[in-house]
Amino acid sequence: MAAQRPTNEADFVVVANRLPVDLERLPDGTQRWKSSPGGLVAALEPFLRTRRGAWVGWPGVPDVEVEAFADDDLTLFPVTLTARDITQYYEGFSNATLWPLYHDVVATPVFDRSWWECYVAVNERFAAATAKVAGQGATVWVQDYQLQLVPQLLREQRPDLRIGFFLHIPFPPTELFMQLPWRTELVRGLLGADLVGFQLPRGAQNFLYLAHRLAGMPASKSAVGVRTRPGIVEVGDRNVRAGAFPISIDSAHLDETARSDRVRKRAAEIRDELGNPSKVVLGVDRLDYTKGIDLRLHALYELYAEGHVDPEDVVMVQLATPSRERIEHYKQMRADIEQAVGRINGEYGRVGHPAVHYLHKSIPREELAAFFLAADVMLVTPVRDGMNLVAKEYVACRHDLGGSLVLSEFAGAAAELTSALLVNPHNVDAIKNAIYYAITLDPNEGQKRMRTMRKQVMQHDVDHWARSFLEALGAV
Ligand code: ADQ
Repeated sequence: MAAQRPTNEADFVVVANRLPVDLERLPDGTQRWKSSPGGLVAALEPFLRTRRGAWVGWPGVPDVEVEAFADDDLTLFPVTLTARDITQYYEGFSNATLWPLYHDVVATPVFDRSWWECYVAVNERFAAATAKVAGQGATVWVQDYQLQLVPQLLREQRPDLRIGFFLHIPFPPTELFMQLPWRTELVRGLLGADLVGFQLPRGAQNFLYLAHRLAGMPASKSAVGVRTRPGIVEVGDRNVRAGAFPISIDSAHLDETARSDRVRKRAAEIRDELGNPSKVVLGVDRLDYTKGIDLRLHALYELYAEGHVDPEDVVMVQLATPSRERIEHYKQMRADIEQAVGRINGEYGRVGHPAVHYLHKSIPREELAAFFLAADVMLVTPVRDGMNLVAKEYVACRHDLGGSLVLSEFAGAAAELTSALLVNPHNVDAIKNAIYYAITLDPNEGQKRMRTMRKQVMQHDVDHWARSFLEALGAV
């Protein structure tokens, strides 16, 4: 790494909470960079590499000051966060205020004034860093709920920039957003962008309504005339566009991975290791209270308890990546889920043959593809989700047209994957019926559903997402 000189004349800048590389501290006190390949990096790579690209973000370790550096021809511009910033801006305002509020208050959001002040200060730091690295007239793409003030802060310093913003999580119903003590400031922050992108049209509509309602109010000295037209907010003499850009995955790559001999062999091995049950049911999630892991376990428990499903024949695998482990609500949820797994196994497992196999760890991509290929039924049951990439990943892996997807109506993905078995995850009977329907499904019907879903996922991949957003931004 660090082959070339970093630029501060970038043409295309991505601004995200995290850099696409993590700083690692080794036991001997030295540190090194480790790449952390996420979907976003892969999606934006072609755009970053073909222009003078830069990425502004936190390197993943608190309290370190690192100089900007170049990774091939991409400039990485680290923003320092202190331990206090992590507690107040990241775990606090981002993940204990905005996250639950934007996910339909499934947990009670905490409104803490000192967290808000820290959120403002960190957003100012990201905006200042971006203003430094972006060249004249550059395009800047700000990502997600942690950085909603950056567009406006950046515009104040650099009116020459073209600024896009994309929200990966749902934008809430207006009544819920109105609870936020800092609602006007957040809407004004977003209105600094030329284009504000959401996963679903509803998010854009909610935002347009709120922009009209809040941004023109003389709540602060920067009140300006605001008018809305379909898809557009006029802010003074600027037009801000809002629209839906549903994110996706690198479908072709995942399809190819799942077709490889290695993955197919591993999928067969997994079934073998599970004791060759007649049906394998799978859940794959970041361990988060929005994902409805508890709801699907409850449904499965009742199916076993009522004798509709035999634990000898139908086993479940739940893979859960550790997430936000210092936040109280996450600790409690993990304990609840692990208790539920223990209860099911205590009552319906036997020695050497649990009914639910549960792993609390991150699984390598190829192994994950093998699990997708091995699973007859995929359970994706969030109570609210911006998109949910797992649903699309499952579909991309099923070149054999096997498997059924049970999908929550409240995942963004449900708007595209209408041939899934759609359920209201709050209705335990609906989940039970869907699981039962899926495991007894006529294979022809299953294949027909999967074919339709694959058409959607293969055509609308992450490259299509990035391209359509950037084209729309270019056209504003
Ligand atoms: P997330 O809430 O993280 O993303 P999701 O879209 O499902 O949710 O993405 C999770 C990713 O983690 C998937 O790529 C999945 O394969 C991977 N993953 C999950 N469990 C894993 C495990 N045990 N091991 C390895 N990998 C695992 C946020 C929003 C979503 C939105 C995305 C993208 O909350 O609604 O879809 O951003 O915009």
